[in-house]
Amino acid sequence: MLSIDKETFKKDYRQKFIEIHGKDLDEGTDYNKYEALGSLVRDYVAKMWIDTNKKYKENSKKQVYYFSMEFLLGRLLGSNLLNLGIRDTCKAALDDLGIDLDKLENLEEDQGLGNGGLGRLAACFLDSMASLSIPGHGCGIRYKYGFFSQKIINDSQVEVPDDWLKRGNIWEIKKTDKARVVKFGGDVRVDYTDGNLKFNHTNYDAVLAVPYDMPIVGYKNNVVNTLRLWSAEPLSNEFDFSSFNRGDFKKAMEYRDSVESISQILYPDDSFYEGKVLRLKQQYFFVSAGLQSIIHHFKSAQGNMKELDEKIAVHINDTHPTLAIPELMRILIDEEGFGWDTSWRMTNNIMSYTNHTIMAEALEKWPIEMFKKLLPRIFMIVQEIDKRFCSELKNKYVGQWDKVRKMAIIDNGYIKMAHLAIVGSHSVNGVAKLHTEILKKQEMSDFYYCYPNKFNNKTNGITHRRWLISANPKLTMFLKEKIGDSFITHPTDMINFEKFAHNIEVQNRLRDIKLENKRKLADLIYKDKGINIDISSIFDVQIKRIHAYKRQTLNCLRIMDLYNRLIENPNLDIVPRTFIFAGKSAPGYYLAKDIITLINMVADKINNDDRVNKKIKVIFMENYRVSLAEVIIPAADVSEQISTTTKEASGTSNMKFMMNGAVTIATLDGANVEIRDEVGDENIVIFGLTEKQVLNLYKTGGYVSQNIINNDVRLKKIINSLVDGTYCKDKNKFKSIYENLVTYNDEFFVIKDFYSYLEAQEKIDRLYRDKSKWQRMCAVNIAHSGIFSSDRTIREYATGIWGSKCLYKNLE
Ligand code: 26V
Repeated sequence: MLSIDKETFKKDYRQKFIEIHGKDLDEGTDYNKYEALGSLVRDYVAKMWIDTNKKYKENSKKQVYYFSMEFLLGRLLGSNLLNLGIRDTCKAALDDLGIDLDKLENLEEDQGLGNGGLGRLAACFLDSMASLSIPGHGCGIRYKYGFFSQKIINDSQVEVPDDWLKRGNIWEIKKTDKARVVKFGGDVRVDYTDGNLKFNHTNYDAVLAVPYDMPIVGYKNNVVNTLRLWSAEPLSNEFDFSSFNRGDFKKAMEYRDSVESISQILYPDDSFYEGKVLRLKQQYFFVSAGLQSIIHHFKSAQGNMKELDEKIAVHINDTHPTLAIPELMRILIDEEGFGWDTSWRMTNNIMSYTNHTIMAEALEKWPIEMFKKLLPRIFMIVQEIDKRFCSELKNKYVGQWDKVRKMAIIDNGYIKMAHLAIVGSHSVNGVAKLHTEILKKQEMSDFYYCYPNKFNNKTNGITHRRWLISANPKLTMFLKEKIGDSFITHPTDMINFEKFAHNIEVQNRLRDIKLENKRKLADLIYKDKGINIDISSIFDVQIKRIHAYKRQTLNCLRIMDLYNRLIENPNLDIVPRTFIFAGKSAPGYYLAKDIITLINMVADKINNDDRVNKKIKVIFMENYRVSLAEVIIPAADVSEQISTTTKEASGTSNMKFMMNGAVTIATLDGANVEIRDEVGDENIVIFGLTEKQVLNLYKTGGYVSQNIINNDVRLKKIINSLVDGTYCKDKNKFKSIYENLVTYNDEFFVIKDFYSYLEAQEKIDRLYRDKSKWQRMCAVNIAHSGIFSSDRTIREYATGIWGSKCLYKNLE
C-alpha cells in the first residue's frame, strides 16, 4: 500500500504543479490544480502498474479479459485516491494549502462511455477485480463522444454531444507502439496447398486500432489492472496526406473520416436493436484489436499457444462482443495454423457470455448481406460454426426441422448473435436468479435443454467502495464506529450492524446522517433549478433510463392522482413527499421522451400550485450520470424499483439505494426478489403482479386495460387528464402515452398494477410516520446489503466461470 505523509504529499504536489504548469500554485486556476493532482496520482499509480504486470508475468496466472462495448466509469480522482489509501492525507495536505479537494474532484468530467446498467456493471467489475487482486482487464472502445448530455428545454429532453475529452484525460496513456491493424471488406481467396486450405484476404480496408490504457487501481493492495480502450486511426501508409496537389486529397480525407467515425460515438440506445453497419464495425474493430493484442502479449511472454485456453479467459458482456468467437477462430486457424476442432475446443474454453436482457427488441441480429460484405472471412467462419451446430442438432432432433431452424445461428437472412454467443461459449449466465430462470425456462429453453451445464446465475453486484465509502462518507464513518472497519474489505460483515437496528440512539444517528445527505441534495436542486424542497419530506426517488417497462409512467400517474386528491381535499393527511426523477431517453424513443415531458409538466403544475406544494413537489433532475447518482442515492428515503415483473433483468441501483439505507418499493422482478429474501417482507414494500401472473396474462391475453379504466372514475380522471389540457395546453402532447395505456392495451400492466401500487405507497406513508420503525428498516437494509457487493459477484465469476485465481488472496 502506498504510504505517504502529509508533508511529503504537499511537497510532491507543489513540485508537480510547477512541473506541468510552469507557474506557482497561487497563480493557478482550480482546473490547473485538478490537473496537477490527477497527474501526481497517476505518477503514484505508475510504479504499481508496472510491478503488477511484472508479477502477473512471473506468476503466469490466468488473465481475464472483460470485453464490453461500454464502461461507465464516472469520475476517477476520488476513487483512485480512496483505493490508493491516500484520500485523507491528500485532503489534509490540500486543506493546508487552502485548496478544497471536493471542489477539485467536481471539476473532473464524468467518463460516460456507457448507456446505463450494463456499462456501470462493467465499471464495478473492474474495481472488484483489481481489489480482489484478480488479473482481470477491460477491453472496449475509446469513444470520442460519450453518452450524450441531456438538457431539459421547454420541459423536454434535448441531446447535446458529450465532448468529454475536450480538456484531455489525465488517466489515459496512448500506446502507439501497441497499435494493431483491423481489416474490413475485401475478398477472401481460398487456396488448397499441401493438403491444407489457406484463406487469403485481399483488397480490404485497413484501420489502425490504437490503444489508450487506463489504470484500474485495487483497494489498498498495490494492484493496478488495465482498461484498454481502442481508438480508430487512419493507417499512415494507406494514403499520403501530404499529396495535396495529386488530386487524391479528397479521397484521403474521406478515408480518414470513415475510419475515425468508428470510434466517434457511443450508440445511445439500449433497448431497440437497429442493424447499423457502423455499430457492426465498432464491434469487430475492438474485438479484433483486443484479441490480436492479447495473443501478441501472450506469445511475447513465451506462452505456448497450445496452452492458450489455460492462460486466458475472455468474457463477452452481452452479445455486443460476440464476434470475439469467430475472430479467435480466425486467428487460431489462419494465423496460428491450428485445425478446426482444436481451435473450436480452445475458443469454447476461453469464451463466456452474460445475457443482460430478455427484451426481444434488444436482441442483435445482423443481416447476412451487410455482415458478409463487411467481414467476409468472419462470415465464412460463422457459416461453418452454424453448419456444424445444425448437423449436431439434426442428429439430436431427427426430423424436427422447425426446432433446428429455430435454434440455428443463421436463419431467414440474419445472423443471430445470442445463438452464436451461446454455442461458442462454455458458460452462459443471467444476472439475477429470476432472470436466469426465465432464460432457462423461456427465452433460451431450447439451448438450456441441449446444454444444461452451460447455464448458470451470477447475481449482479455494485462496488461498495464507490457507492458507500466514497459516496456516503458519513454513513461509512458511523458504521466503522459501530462495527469496526472489517466491512470495508469484507462487505458481508455489515450484517454486524443488524444488532443495532432497534437501538434508539443508532436510529437517531441514521436519521441525522440521512438529513445531512438530503440537505446536500436539496442545495444542489436549489442551485440547479431554484426550487426549495423540504428536507423533512420523504425523498422518493426513481433514477434510471426512461423506458416503458421501467414504468416511470406508473409513478407519474400516482403523483397525478395524489394531486387530484389534494385539490379535492386540502386537508388530506399525507406525509409530505418530494418526488425525484432523473434519467435519459434514447433520442429516437419518442414514447420515453414524452414521458420525460409529462413528468416535467406535472412538476411545473404541482410545484407552482400553492394549494398542494407544501405537501408535494416533483423534481426532474437534468443529465443523469454517475456523479449525480452519487449525490442522489445517499439522500433517498424511498427507492422506486417498479418495473413490470419479468422485464428488468436485475437492476443495480436497487442495491445502491439499499446500501445507503433507503426502503425499497418494488415489484418481485430482477434482483428485487433477492433483496426481499435478504431483508424479509417486513423491511421492503412489495406490490404488483407476480412472474406467474404476468406470464399467464401474456400467454392467455386475458387483459383489457380499457375495461379497468372505464369502470373506475378515479383512474378515468387521471387518464383523461393526459389529453384534456390539464398538464399541457396542447392536448395532443401526451396522446402517445394515453394511447399506449388505453388503445394499445398497456403492454406493461401500468393500469393493472395501479391500485396495488397505491396501497404500497400508503403503506410507505404509515411506516414512515413511525419514525423508529422506519429507521429500523433502514438499518436492516444497510446491514443486509453486503451480499450485493460486486466483490461477491466477481468471486463467483472467477471461481465458477473463468477458473482464475487471485494474486494475493484466496477466493474462498
Ligand atoms: C442493448 C442494446 C440493444 C441494441 C442497441 C444498443 C444496445 C446497447 C446496450 C444494450 C444493453 C441493454 C441491456 C442492459 O443494459 N441491461 C441491463 O443490464 C443491467 C446489468 O446487468 C441490469 O441490471 C438491468 O436490469 C438490465 O436492464
